[in-house]
Amino acid sequence: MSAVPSHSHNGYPTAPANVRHRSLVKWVESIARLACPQRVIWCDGSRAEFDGLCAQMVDSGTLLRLDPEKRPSSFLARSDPSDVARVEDRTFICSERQEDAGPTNNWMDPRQMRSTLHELFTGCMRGRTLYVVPFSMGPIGSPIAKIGVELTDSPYVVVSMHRMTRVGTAVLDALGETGAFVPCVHSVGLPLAPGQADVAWPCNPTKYIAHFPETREIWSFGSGYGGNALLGKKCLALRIASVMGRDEGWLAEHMLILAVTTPEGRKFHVAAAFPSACGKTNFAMLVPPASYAGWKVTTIGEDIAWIRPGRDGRLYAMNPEAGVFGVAPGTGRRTNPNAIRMLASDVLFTNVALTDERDVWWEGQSEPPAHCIDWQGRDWTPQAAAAEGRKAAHPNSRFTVAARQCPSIDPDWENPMGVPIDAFVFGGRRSTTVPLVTEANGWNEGVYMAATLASETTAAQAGSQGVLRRDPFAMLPFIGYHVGDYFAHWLRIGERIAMGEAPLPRMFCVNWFRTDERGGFIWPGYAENMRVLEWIVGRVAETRGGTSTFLGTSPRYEDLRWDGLQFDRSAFERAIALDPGQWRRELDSHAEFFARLGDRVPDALARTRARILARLPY
Ligand code: TSX
Ligand code: MN
Repeated sequence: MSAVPSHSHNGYPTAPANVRHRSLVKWVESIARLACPQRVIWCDGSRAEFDGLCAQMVDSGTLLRLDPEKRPSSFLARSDPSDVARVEDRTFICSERQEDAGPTNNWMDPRQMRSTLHELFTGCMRGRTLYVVPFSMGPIGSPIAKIGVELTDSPYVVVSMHRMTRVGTAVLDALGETGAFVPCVHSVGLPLAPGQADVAWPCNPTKYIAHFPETREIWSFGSGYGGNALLGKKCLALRIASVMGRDEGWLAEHMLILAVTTPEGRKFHVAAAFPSACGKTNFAMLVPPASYAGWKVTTIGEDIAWIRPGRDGRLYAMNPEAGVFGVAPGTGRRTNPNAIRMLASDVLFTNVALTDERDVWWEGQSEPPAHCIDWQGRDWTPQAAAAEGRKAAHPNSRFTVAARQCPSIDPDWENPMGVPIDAFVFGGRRSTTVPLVTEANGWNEGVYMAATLASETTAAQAGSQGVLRRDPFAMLPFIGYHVGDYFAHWLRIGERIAMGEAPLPRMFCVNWFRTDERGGFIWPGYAENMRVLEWIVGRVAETRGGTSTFLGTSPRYEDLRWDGLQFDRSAFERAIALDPGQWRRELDSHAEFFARLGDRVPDALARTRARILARLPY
């Protein structure tokens, strides 16, 4: 950290000597003049800076230090109970024209939003420190990385950015004197009057998460939590990057990236999109079952993929993040052993429970402790939980940890060019209709499956359980422009790859969540998903068979490996079956969905729908 003693004309210290980018300095000065922080600090990304900010937050009550034996160098933060998740209804795409934001985004006129923000940001950092956080999405200096600079008055955001992105001096060096960066302005929106005591988790009931796609700026006010505040993630790497990708011929996607290495040493790369509550992080870190000796699954990313055509005409995917901001509940030794090992030390936890041993606990981690302190700081016992239905950890509680701590991290995870994608997988939580796995008939039918991707809500999500929600490409809240144009962009990328020599990635659709008549899950899921993954890469290698259906290609019972698992033909039949009646209704629902999205949806999708409909048996 550097606070240089000399002062510029506006009273703030001048930028450190290594900042050679004049328009960056001018922009920081202009935001400081607007927000009136007590001081401005340029972050260098060092361990000393990280440790100093954590110590300061322990003193101020924002962080609790966990037991140094049980959970070395780890902390717990408890947010304000009103600030626990992304605020989609307060998220805006402020394109010049409303139609360019499309029907799936909130839109506000950019002039009106600027005036609203100007008012909210005036003096909003009084009594606080403005931190300047230069960060890179993607390995620093990679030709496909993008640089952002986040100005924030939250030290929690600074340390989270240290974990989730590459922060600091090397980024400023990469920027040089004139390099492009995405300006990101963030405030918790709670200025402090002289002498006014701070609270553990400052925030403001008024919240705005605003994106300006044409000028590529991000402004966030009122929240300190997750995607609302760590602006490199959903705001930059998905919403703004999706616009850059549309204009520059690449894709910014809400996808995990994993590699499968066979016992023969052949390596395949898969990118997969799942809506929330489908276990995407678990799948990204899958540990093959014991019967898969010699097979390896390695992790390149678990949330975001930037994908672009390479010189050889294949699609290459890169993880723009440096860390994992994962949902804690449901992460346990059986569901995700790699995540459990990743969390052994150097973790920032938010809104999980604190045990009497000063360690952390959450639902699904292990056997419940006899007593702990819940995410709101109240006493919690399994008895009280049973009586009141009260959770120890908030359902959206999180761990923030460096990706390099993941035991299954792939040696190529920081490859500046990314890894070549062999297959795309699209999955949802569907109790009926959608089979365990299907290969699409080519790129356009895969895009159709992805465009109509849907998931049923769980009890932990807002609203009631089991409501079907369309979530195209698992990108519904993250597409920074018109969803119809986004579909067209995917179709165009396919056409472009098809012109070259390299084969297109294969497209698959999966569903781990089909239930039987009694409501039980048919498929065991978790590690056993390896059997499906093996079939997928076998299709790519053209070593695995299947049977043609009206939807695409399905494996037969004998096309999957079953050693080490009791799963008979009749169970498989229930997991893989296609019901023409259900699919007639499903395709009707697709048509209604497309109609709601308006006339920018490419005609090719309606033609694909007609083709699938025509293949349905009477
Ligand atoms: O993450 C999940 N995956 C992917 C794992 C690689 N989950 C958890 C989803 C909530 C975040 C799953 N839940 C999966 C799955 O494949 N499948 C299921 C459904 C299921 C739940 C429990 C069992 C079986 C299936 N059986 C027992 O608990 C014994
Ligand atoms: Mn996500």
